[in-house]
Amino acid sequence: FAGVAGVTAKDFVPTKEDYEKVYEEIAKRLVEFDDYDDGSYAPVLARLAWHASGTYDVETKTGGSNGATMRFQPESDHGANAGLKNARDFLEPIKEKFPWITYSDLWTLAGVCAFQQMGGPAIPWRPGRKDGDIGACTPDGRLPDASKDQKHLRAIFGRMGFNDQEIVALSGAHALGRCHTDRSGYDGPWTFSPTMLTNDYYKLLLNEKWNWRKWNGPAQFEDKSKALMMLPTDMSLVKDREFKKWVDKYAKDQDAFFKDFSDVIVKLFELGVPFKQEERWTFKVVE
Ligand code: ZEM
Repeated sequence: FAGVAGVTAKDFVPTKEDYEKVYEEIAKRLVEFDDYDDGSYAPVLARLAWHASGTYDVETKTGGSNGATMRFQPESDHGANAGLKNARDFLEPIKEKFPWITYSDLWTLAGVCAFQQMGGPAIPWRPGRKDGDIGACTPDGRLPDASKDQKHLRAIFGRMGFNDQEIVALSGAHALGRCHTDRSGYDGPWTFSPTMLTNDYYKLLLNEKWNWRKWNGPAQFEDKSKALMMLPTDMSLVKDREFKKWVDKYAKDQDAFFKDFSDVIVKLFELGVPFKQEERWTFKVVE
């Protein structure tokens, strides 16, 4: 295979070191292309990996990161996936450089890389996803709708196999990135450090006074400074007593958040994947 004498693409068996090179190349590209949004593609890469994985349905065993069906219409055009072409296009040169990696492994590895490079916990990862075809596209409506409440969150994440604690831990990803009026219609970041993973999302949920924003866009909340936002689904995490227990815990204890976040992201990125490899690898943060 390319660069390896006498080995063809077909019998090239990538090792941990090969995947590590992919990780490093993504990390390098994140530093290189820093004139996007708040200075990084990392949040949108994280969202790509989440939306690729979060279509999973435990009952029918359909969806999930295996398949990378968001490459195709109609899934690429689902409203929830608006803007994720930026992330897919960002990764295209990496796929060209390492053609042996599947899109579905690449997108989840990019998610791992994004979280780790934004100061998050180590997220163990293993390869084994295969790319599917257009027929495996999931129906629209499997991802959460931000205008809804706790009942909706439990229904959507329950369908993936997640409990209350896991829903709240996953939601801490909203420390990162922002809403775009030309994508979801919502506007603004959740925290003052949208390219650093912290437990600030939980702290802000509890400590700020959140009011409905008066504007022409979809119903969302703003803080007193009007610089930050929360979605209706975000606010449901403090309105619901069972959810709020976990918000309280993660706001107080960043280490507990990081540990649970790592565990739940591993679970998310592996939903429905028929792995042959048992061992997970942890890749070093690129400084
Ligand atoms: Zn999000 N998310 N999300 N999320 N999300 C947005 C942005 C980002 C919900 C949601 O509707 C939205 C999870 C859970 C949920 C990220 C990660 C994760 C946006 C803004 C919306 C509307 C999109 C835009 O306009 O660009 C809802 C309702 C959720 C239910 C709980 C989980 C779980 C995530 C990862 C583990 C990230 C990183 C972003 C920022 C993307 C960016 O481009 O900056």
